Amino acid sequence: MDNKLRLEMYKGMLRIRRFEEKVSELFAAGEMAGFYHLYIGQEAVAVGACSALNRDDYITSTHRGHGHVLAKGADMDKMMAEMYAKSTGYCKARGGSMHIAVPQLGILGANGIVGGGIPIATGAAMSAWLQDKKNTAVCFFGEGASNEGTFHESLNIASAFNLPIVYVCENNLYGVGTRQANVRKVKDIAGRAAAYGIPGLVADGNDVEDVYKAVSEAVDRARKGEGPALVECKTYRWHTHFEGEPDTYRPKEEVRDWIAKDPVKKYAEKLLGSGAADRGKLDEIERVVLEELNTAVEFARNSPVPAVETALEEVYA
Ligand SMILES: Cc1ncc(C[n+]2csc(CCOP(=O)(O)OP(=O)(O)O)c2C)c(N)n1
Repeated sequence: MDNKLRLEMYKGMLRIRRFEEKVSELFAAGEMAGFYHLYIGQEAVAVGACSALNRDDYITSTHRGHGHVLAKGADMDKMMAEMYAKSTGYCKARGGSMHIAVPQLGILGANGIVGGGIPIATGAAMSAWLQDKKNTAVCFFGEGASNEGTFHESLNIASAFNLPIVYVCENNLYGVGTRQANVRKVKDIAGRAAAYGIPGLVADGNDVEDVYKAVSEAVDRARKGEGPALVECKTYRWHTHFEGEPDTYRPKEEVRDWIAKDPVKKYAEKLLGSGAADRGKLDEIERVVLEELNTAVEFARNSPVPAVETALEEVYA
């Protein structure tokens, strides 16, 4: 892995972290309304996985999707404008936090339906396979979604046809307030791959290079026509399920222990320790990210809300 990629991955994680912190702040201040499921703590998964992809590869995302969309190359201005439900947002305010789609970047949509992105990504991979194209799909979902029928049906069909897809499960231990260990007997989601005869890998979801290596390996297989794989990334979300929800169901020590494994801070320390970057370089990255973020907030604040007479535009069903 060269230093350029390392620094890009660090910047990618920092962009997500600062974006999400700002959304949390603006939501608390009453500047935006709705449900916001933040990705803080899981940044290494989106960035590690998307760094293994090309622009024309596909991703599908979830209700916790800001990180995936930013990591696949989305512009912060249009992302923030969508958070504010402004007409300049990626989906002209029709998507909001949970349904951002940017087809020109291969982002086939965040999705408020748990498990909803899994068949969509599988269909995209099938389309690439049928047309003999080289595009690969990465499908992000939570461990809760791996209990849904869509997960099992999709992995079955993808394995049967050797489709070019990588299923990336972000195991953050909880589905809303339900501790997953209480509603699932298998410990590793990766073990579920065996039922479909495909590789199941476990990655440290707080280590961007570990995620990158696991997903790159799986993407290489997929591109060679060797079929799908399942990569489980063990991680944790720092905030509650959605902004404003009281944190009543997680032991405080558990939250504290995972925050101590901060993927962004850990990576900064690794870059400094290995000599891949010095403090000045990391400060410069921070400055660039904050500038991008502040510009995005100003852009969103100053953008108009959609005109009432456009309400039925962009609506296809
Ligand atoms: C089909 C469906 N069932 C239930 C819900 C309500 N719901 C929203 S998020 C969520 C938990 C999802 O957990 P997981 O897939 O692990 O993702 P995480 O929130 O941990 O990122 C549930 C049950 C929903 N949106 N869609």
